[in-house]
Amino acid sequence: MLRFLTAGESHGPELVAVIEGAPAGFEIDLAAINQDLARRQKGYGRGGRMAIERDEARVVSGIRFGRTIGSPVTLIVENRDFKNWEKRMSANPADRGEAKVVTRPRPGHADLAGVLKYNLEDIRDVLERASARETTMRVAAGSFARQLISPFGVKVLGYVASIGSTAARVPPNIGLDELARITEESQVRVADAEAERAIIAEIDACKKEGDTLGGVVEVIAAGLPVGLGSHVQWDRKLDGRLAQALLSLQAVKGVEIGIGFQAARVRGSELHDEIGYDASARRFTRHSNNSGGTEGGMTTGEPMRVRVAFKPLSTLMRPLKSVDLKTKAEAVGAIERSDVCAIPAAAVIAETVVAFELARAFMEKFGGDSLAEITRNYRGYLDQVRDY
Ligand code: EPS
Repeated sequence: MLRFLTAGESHGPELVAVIEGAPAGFEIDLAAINQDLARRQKGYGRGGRMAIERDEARVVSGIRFGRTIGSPVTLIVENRDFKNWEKRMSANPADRGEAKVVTRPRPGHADLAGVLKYNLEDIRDVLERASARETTMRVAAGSFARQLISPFGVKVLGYVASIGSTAARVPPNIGLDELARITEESQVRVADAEAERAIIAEIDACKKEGDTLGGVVEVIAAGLPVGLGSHVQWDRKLDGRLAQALLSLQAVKGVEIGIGFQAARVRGSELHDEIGYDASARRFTRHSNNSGGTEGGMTTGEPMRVRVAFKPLSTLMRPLKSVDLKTKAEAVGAIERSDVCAIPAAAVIAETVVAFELARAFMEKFGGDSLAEITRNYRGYLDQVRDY
């Protein structure tokens, strides 16, 4: 099974991802992983930290001469900011006195539940790991996993659908490559110049007021074969797995697949994607794609469309009411350096998280220990579906 764990504190020395279950023989382009890491760092509305970091993955295991060898793949990214935190984030008990203890939990953050649950005195012991800095390694793992499915023609793209009160239009009938090119050039990862201006103005206004902004990102995956995931068991349903992976991202409050919540408001006759058959291509077709590419927990073979809602960041420069943990006196939430809006980065994060889950489902379906074995299984299955 393809799976991964991450480790590392936001201001610790390094961030780590260990990816288990990657088959052998896949060419891995480290530069492409680093490009995704750089994409995650961009976007209008980020704070001072991104000027310090230059995220680059180092391979510690699992790749030899540019190819996977079947062993666990370990990727490491250095936190350049660690040099400013060395004493405060030290593992050495002799440095305990260096800590500036954080005692005012921020509403919306993991701070309060975290200190109570883990019986900690310093909120920093919670916030360091709860920080969205952790998504660096989800992007590294997801970008790696993308390279396990891209040889089979799977493409995954994330972009911004809305930020704050401004929704961005997507040009009708635009191809995925063109949409990728345009959104990549945008400062807020949209394909709508007018919306981009409005969003930048809203971010600026928010910054002035010490406030933060959330938004919705959309992920599209194309080139998927029918039948990834399964209807037979709850924890094998692909849409359920995607929702879990995406809802586990910092600040995510909602996930929709296809037309999502809107599906609950229309009649069945308007919603369901009618089936056709293309005799020359010997494939079943759909007249629409309201399902967003999944039915019964399996891919339909149509493009997958997932939308993810991120709440505004919980570190406010004009903080909300809170209580000091030590004195129990009324206070305001602690101020930490942070971003005003990280939604353009969230689009890259959601994109790579979806890529990882798709690669996991792909490897389960075509399971094998090498590229050659998986390719045989994949081709055999496509023949089977075509000859049905
Ligand atoms: C974050 C707070 C900020 C962000 C950080 C997420 O960190 P810092 O306090 O060091 O400025 O910059 O995001 C990243 C470091 C990143 O790589 O995305 C938080 O509290 O979640």
